[in-house]
Amino acid sequence: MGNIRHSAHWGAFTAQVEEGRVVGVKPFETDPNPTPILQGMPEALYHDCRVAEPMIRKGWLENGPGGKRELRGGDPFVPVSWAKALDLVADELVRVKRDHGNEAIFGGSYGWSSAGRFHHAKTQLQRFLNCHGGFTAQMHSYSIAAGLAIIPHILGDLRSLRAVSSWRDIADNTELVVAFGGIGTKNAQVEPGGAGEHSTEKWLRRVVDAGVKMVSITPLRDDTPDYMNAEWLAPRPNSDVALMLGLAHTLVSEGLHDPAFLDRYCTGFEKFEAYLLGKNDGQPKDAEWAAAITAIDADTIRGLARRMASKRTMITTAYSLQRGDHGEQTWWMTAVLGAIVGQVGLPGGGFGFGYGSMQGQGNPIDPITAPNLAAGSNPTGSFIPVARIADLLLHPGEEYQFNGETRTYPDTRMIYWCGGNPFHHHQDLNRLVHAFQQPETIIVHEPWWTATARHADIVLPATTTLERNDIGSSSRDRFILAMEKAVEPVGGARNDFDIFSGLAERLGYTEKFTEGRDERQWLRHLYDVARQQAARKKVELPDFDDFWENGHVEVPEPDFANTVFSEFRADPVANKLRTPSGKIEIFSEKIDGFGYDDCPGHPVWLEPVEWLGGAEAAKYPLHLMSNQPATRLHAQMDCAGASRVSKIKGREPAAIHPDDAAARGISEGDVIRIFNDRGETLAGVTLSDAVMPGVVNLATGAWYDPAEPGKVGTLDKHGNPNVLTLDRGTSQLAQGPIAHSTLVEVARFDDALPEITAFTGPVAEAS
Ligand SMILES: Nc1nc2c(c(=O)[nH]1)N[C@H]1C(S)=C(S)[C@@H](COP(=O)(O)OP(=O)(O)OC[C@H]3O[C@@H](n4cnc5c(=O)[nH]c(N)nc54)[C@H](O)[C@@H]3O)O[C@H]1N2
Ligand SMILES: Nc1nc2c(c(=O)[nH]1)N[C@H]1C(S)=C(S)[C@@H](COP(=O)(O)OP(=O)(O)OC[C@H]3O[C@@H](n4cnc5c(=O)[nH]c(N)nc54)[C@H](O)[C@@H]3O)O[C@H]1N2
Ligand SMILES: [Mo]
Repeated sequence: MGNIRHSAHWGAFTAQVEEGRVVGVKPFETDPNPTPILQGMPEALYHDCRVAEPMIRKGWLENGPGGKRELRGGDPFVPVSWAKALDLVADELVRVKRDHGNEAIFGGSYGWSSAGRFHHAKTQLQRFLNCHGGFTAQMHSYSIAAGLAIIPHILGDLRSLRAVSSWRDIADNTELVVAFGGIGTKNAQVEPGGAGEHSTEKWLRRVVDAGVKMVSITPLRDDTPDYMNAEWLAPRPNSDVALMLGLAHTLVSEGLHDPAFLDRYCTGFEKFEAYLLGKNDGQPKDAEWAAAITAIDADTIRGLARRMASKRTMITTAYSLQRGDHGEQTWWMTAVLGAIVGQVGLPGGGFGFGYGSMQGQGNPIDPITAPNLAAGSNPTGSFIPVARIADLLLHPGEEYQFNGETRTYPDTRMIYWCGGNPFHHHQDLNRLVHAFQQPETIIVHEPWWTATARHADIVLPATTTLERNDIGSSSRDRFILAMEKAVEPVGGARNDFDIFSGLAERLGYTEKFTEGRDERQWLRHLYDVARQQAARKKVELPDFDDFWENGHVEVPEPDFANTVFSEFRADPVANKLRTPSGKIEIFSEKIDGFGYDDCPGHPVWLEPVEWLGGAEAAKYPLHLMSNQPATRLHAQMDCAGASRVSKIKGREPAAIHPDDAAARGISEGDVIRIFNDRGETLAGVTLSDAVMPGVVNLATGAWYDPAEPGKVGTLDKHGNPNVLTLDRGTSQLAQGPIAHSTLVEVARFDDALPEITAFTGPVAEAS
């Protein structure tokens, strides 16, 4: 059959198909830096842990909704026909709506699913549930929940995140990049809508070739590639706000700040300055104070502050820094530090979030609006902050704070998850196992037997992207990509769209859900809408047939640089920010008015709940970093390719400093138990002096593999860090996840190694 053009989160490619099977994949011919993650696709496509047919949990099938729910995760599954499975799901949707209302259906369904914009699983689900009268949704993302809540208050909109100064601006104009969390290419392997070009390394090399200096502030040296020749500063994890305050104090006390900028473009500096100088609490937040918290010496802090004032400086902060306790403060203080330096809106100066956190970050925004399926509107308006899923299930009817509002958790009777993996992404998985015992019915669409599928009642096998036609596109990538179907569905899998069409037919809203279009008609329609929008911006796109025939549309690399906030800088009255003051809010009356002690009216240093400088470090002396994996996207394709090869004795690798290992009698290649009061997991050791002492790095995404499935508190055999992380909100403002604030201890594991069973699927019984 030949070569089929396709795309994924990890980039565009062609699939080689022989006799109806994918036998290999090759990166898109013009991609300068394709990722090895791609190579796992054929193996994952046919892996034994694909869900082969619709499956119902035995206790649910025999006893009805709610039946033996304490067995979820451990109960066997029974295969049923598609017709029966769809009848059961349709009846259950009717029952829950009738008896408990639409808010009792949790359909937030957070997750990345696949890159195609039509078969986007979560959008398909939400579109379907909206036809059903609505559901309880999730607000914001696991990636940047704290940032998404705080930044609009401070800066009026999200341009410092979505439209950061472009790489060209940095290469041409910046002299010094101060990168909190570093900037590298590990995380630039992926982009939500896929990518025709992995451009981050190209730009990083242009930046370094232009003579730009970089300071990389992170516990892991390898966050920034060697070729950047960056200076490495390793603060205690989660202490960055103190470091930023120490820098700010030096700038202000030495008169190196820009009072004119603060006066004209900002509001509330005086209140912040009183805190910074210690006027109210007697504690100046000076370099010595910051040194005691961060473990970076005071002279280094002062020296860096002086360099920042004397050079054209770009301050960047990775997403990761706001996925810790009080994560709001890291991004707010980044903006305030940028304002104090006074270069916001100047070419190559100011600040920006997320460079290196995602492939497209720093690329100019494409003039073309990516084709996208609309989910429609949710009549209930019900939602929870994204990471409060376990709280929702465990505390129905309870009040909580969110962004200035007192809200109440609805009473959840049904969970419907499609395209996400909470047993990957959520914190404190033992608590989640308990929380997942609460609802009456859990429905999951999944291609693979993930831990989430294994904790469901009804599992419907979904196709993977290679089994259907789609369009890939991102507003930060120069390509729109045709994604052709490579093979027929594996086993009994169906497209999410077809599953929902089957349900819509049973429930009487086929027309509303499908609008009378099949897959091909939808792709043509979505492309045509994008084409019309492009035409309004004077960009001419080929018609659908030519696009599909050619396989992609390419927009040339723009030859101009964009500088975020340049219009604001040029005229802060005509181009005022959409904040209450129209200016950068160093002090926010509005946030102050919320009265939150964990997020007051200006940025402050607040001790994280767990960190190396705190009392808990006496018991658990190592800070756990659970960063994004180099070898996969989240938990996807953990069973295959680069991820499988990276395992040590079958477990996820954990990196620790040789001194920390030696102190515990641990050697390279050993299996260790990583533990705290919340859980324990087994990992394979790699020793590295690129990890700061006191830190252990266990990337996210090893499939949760409990020694006793379904039981709360059992050993995870495989290296999933989320059995250790803490399930608590960043603050009452954002309620974001805080995976990066976790303390642990490690010990060599000398017992017999338990067998890995994550990739074998659950026990199945004959129907
Ligand atoms: N400890 C710790 N935890 C973290 C993080 C961290 O830094 N540390 N990071 C967090 C972040 S930033 C994120 S974004 C989350 C990511 O969390 P998720 O987005 O939930 O993780 P994925 O593994 O990408 O889950 C997507 C699921 O969709 C399935 N899927 C793929 N295609 C389809 C399809 O077509 N149909 C259906 N029905 N399913 C499909 C995949 O098999 C996979 O199981 O994790 C968060 N969790
Ligand atoms: N290969 C790959 N790439 C990915 C993903 C993936 O799963 N795999 N996921 C994608 C997604 S959904 C997202 S949201 C982004 C996330 O992008 P990020 O949040 O930026 O990614 P992380 O890898 O969690 O963190 C980057 C680095 O921040 C550092 N760091 C952590 N905590 C602290 C701290 O307190 N202080 C300082 N100074 N540094 C700290 C760690 O050393 C870590 O390696 O990545 C995206 N890119
Ligand atoms: Mo993310």
